[in-house]
Amino acid sequence: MARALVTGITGQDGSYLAEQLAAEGTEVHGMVHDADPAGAEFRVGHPGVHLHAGDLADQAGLAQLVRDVEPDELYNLAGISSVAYSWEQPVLTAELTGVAAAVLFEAALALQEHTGRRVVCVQASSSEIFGQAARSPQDETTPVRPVSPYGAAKAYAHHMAGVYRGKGLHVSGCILFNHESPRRPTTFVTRKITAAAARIGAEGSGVLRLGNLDAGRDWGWAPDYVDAMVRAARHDVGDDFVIATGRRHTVAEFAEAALRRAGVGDGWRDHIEVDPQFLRPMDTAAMVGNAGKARRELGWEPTLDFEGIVSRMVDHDMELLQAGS
Ligand code: GDR
Repeated sequence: MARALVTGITGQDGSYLAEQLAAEGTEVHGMVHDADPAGAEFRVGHPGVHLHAGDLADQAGLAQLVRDVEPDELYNLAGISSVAYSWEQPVLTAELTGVAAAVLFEAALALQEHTGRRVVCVQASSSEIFGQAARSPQDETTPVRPVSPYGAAKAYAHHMAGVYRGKGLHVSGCILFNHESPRRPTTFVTRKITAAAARIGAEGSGVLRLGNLDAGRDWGWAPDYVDAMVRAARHDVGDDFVIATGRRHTVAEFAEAALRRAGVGDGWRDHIEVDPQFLRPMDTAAMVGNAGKARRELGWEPTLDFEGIVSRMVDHDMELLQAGS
């Protein structure tokens, strides 16, 4: 039985990944931070998954975990994932989102050399590494030019994936564009919108305060992106892959679609206000990815389009409201 180690297992992607790997018979191990409130809930929902206490800031502990678990596949999904928060904690973001990845690659390579068995790594890289890209859509050849502390930390990890590939590690950098689901926390704009839309639809009133309404994002369905990472792990060579839908929508368009789905008609705009506290010092404006390489080499396809994603998320939030939670 293959064995996988997943960092960030309690997050949106980690939980979908744990479920996909367990369903196909992989032995799944995950690292959880003691202070992570999602840890206990995850344990209840995923009884077959082996959880290990760990801390991305503890480099010796991370390396020891890799030695203890001896994974065949290592998925690094952990770190600070909020671009907005990274402006408040730039150095911590560098440590947890950037440096920890290098620690894991080094430990994976040492394990591979010690045991003689291949250790495959997948780095959850991000479209934020492209920053204000001069070219659109972005692909694997687009210059890496981040404009946020988060993007810079992810860029370091992405480059280190390439460095370790050169040292003989099978490591893939999956350059994930935004990917959403009902498991997204409301700190991200899509879930913030769908939760508010469900409430406004039910109550017939209310205001949703947002930042940059014109920001364009390529929003995909999170389980599809997890599937892409598994495909990258199983590919014959490690490589970089852009994972995206190729369609861009603005934050305003997402809000309109969500409010309409929740039953708010043409008056949807009356329920939205711009609040400067949600604006960022710098924002990537026009993100859209070309996943042609992943389609060709991994046989990957997104299964849900923009309208499908909005509907699933709004419907979920309306059900939560009806259930009183
Ligand atoms: P992003 O996701 O920064 O793209 O990173 P987020 O949902 O936070 O922002 C998307 C866009 O919406 C604009 N925006 C707002 N964002 C938030 N959070 N709250 C608001 O009220 C708001 N109003 C407008 C933002 O300015 C931005 O332009 C996500 C994360 O999942 C990263 O981990 C991942 O690497 C990238 O996607 C690809």
